[in-house]
Amino acid sequence: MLRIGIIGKTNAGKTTLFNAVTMMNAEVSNYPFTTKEPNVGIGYAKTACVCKELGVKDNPQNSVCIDGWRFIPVEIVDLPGLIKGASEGLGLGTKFLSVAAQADALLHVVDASGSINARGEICEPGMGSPLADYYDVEEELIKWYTKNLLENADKIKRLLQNKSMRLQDALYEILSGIKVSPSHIKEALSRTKLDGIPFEDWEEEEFRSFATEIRYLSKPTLLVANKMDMPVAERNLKGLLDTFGKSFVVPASADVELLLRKAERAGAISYIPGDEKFVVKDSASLTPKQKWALEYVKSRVFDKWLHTGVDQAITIAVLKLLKRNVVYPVEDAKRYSDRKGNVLPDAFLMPQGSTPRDLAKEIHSELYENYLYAIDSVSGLRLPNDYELRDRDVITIVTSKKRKA
Ligand SMILES: Nc1nc2c(ncn2[C@@H]2O[C@H](COP(=O)(O)OP(=O)(O)O)[C@@H](O)[C@H]2O)c(=O)[nH]1
Ligand SMILES: [Mg+2]
Repeated sequence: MLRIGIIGKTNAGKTTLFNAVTMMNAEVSNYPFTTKEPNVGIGYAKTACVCKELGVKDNPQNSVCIDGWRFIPVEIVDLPGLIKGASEGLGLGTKFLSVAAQADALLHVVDASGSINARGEICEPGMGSPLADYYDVEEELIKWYTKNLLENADKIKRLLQNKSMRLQDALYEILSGIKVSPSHIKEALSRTKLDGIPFEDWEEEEFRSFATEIRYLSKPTLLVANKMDMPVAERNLKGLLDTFGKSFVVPASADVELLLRKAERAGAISYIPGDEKFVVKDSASLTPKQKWALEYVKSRVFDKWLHTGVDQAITIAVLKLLKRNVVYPVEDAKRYSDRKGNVLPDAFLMPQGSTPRDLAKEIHSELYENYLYAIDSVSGLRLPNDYELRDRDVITIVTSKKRKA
């Protein structure tokens, strides 16, 4: 399963965001996960389900479908605030950074309202600098990657000399454990032009520039500008957008998303995560305080930003940054169901360029080993072997053996 890590300074709103996005958990009864680690939970990428256009009522098994929206699980990891010196081990920094390095993508949360100071302590709104906070945390991450490489320099040298490995293969030996792929290494070497410099001549500066590229290539990141419900956040958001551009910054309000999900669970409103509206069910039963809170949410978030941004952050990270396509495998191509008759039971997040055979591998090794060909279930056409799966494909895999019941 894909893993999204939440990083940022203390009090930026990471745990609030984590609590909001993992709240649907209880509703996914058949999803096998345990809550051994309190800071790991399941959140969801949201996508328009194919059930509507196919005109079927689905029975999702590995995911959830609400009103034609398919929610596909991803793992969410909430990391305690990273402080200055974290890469040197301060505040359990090295431990947290190594957990961050296990993620496929990161959400970097900043307090856009400027309500925290450089140390992550609550201060007067507007006094803090989300831009400076962003750079502080990134600096710790890059330092950690650099240190990691420097500590392994002798090992890399030995691999190059004793085993006459190529540099990119030796680097892969060291970095493969933190979700760095051979293509990330190749790209980082080429961007830094370090592929032309012998490794024994690398100085600290070279290690750092290589580490910086590796950090961004292997850990695609979105900047979550949190606390957008507070008016002072608007000015800071503008600064963040001017610096980083629209494709990197997601305005959000984690607290508001959490409030809405709680209100929904309590039966006070109807609200689908990520929606651009919520509906009060019975306004007569609300206390004045609840009424005020929902009015605040409407005027401060929905009227201004359309949605809370929380769901969007995860969905963009999964579908856009990690370039996943949502593919629905079905055993029965006519009924779009599995053997038990569950319609559109599963949705898989397949990396761009995957083939039906890759999908088979993802589902079951037996399916993969006995793979013959695949059918596009909607048209009924047999797909060529090198077919690249597309978003919203419904696929039936045909094998040489009937699977055992
Ligand atoms: N106004 C506002 N406050 C928020 C928002 N998100 C979090 N907070 C508040 O910020 C404080 C720190 O939040 P927390 O999630 O514990 O931060 P963490 O240290 O990054 O995990 C808490 O008082 C939250 O209620 C938001 O979207 N809007
Ligand atoms: Mg926290």
